[in-house]
Amino acid sequence: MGKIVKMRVETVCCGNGSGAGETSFGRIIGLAAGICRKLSVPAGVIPAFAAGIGVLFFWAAGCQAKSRLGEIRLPPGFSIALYAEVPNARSMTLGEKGILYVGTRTGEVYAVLPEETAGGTHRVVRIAQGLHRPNGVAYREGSLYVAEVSRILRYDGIGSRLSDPPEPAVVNDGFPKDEHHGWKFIRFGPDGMLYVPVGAPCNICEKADSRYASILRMRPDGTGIEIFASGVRNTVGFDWNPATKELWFTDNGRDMLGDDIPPDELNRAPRKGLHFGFPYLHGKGLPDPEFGKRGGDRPFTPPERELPAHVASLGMRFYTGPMFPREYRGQIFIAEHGSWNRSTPTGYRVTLVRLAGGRAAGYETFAEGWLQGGEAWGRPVDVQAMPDGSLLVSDDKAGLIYRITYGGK
Ligand SMILES: [Ca+2]
Repeated sequence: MGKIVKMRVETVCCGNGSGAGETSFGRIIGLAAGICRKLSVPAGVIPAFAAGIGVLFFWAAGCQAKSRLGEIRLPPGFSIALYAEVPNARSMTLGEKGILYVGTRTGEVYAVLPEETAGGTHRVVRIAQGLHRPNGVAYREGSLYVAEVSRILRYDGIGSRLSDPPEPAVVNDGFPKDEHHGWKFIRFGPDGMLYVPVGAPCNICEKADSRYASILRMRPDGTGIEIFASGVRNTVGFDWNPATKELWFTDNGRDMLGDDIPPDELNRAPRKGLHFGFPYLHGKGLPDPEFGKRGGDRPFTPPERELPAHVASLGMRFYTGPMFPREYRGQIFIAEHGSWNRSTPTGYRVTLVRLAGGRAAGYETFAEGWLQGGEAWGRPVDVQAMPDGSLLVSDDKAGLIYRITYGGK
């Protein structure tokens, strides 16, 4: 049935471009119901039917989004194209031989193959399913590390076993189980340690367990775990400055203080043991109305750059690729997922933070257009440079991965 459903949707929303962008959810349900009636689907198969509807919906959203790529605005010389269709595409990491691994918050992990298909996109292989919000992926020495809410898993030799993935080893299953800010971004640092954040299990709160609102790090085998940074509400993206090896990370500001405060943050952690303010101090100098007086006189490390409130800054990377012009090398791209707690939506774009002397010195929009007339048709989650220097952007709303290239003046 899945195969029939997929073929049908391709006909409806992608076929010859005639119906692109016009397919409504109701129309899809009607079509799926018709297909099931034709096939005399028994009542016992209703769950499968429901799953089929879900697949249909995602395909429809993806098809509609594909037809809207022309709405994305980029600086002169840049262009954007579809790289792959990946439902709920979240964090990305690059393995060997150009294989891209993609986490989700819906339970699956995907591999995107490097070979281009006839249609110009890339084939996607599901390598895991049924996991608990496997948002985080990191690759090291042939193994894929996957972060669930409370466990880190490891898939050995994954690159040669995409169609027959191994059972994962449990690297560490001792993380808090809280759903709130529980999904994780993970990444290996230049020190060989795996960095694993634990978000605040709340909008704003103070917890006795010092692992909350922190960035932890541990050896690849899960031992030697320690707190690297404290006072971090919820980081969903970080990278190391290739020049200085300093950790930089985004942090999402608290909600329910109004449209314009507090700022989101881009932070720099040149060493272990710093406290970045949460829940006492937001941005560079905004005490929390409830917790501000409880911070005492401890020193807080202010953000390198305050970002607009509620943009939801998630994935970030230093750009080191060979494709983009010189003025982009060593600068930071940030995926802004977009606001939910603001009367006028903001974010839903990719921004660029320029550095001068190793410090944040400018902030500008790089790619925008996912937000149109107050409605978003896509939400950037993560950015990942490919070996050729092109920049991939994941989008969990449209279920797509885009590729941004530079073609000259
Ligand atoms: Ca802070």
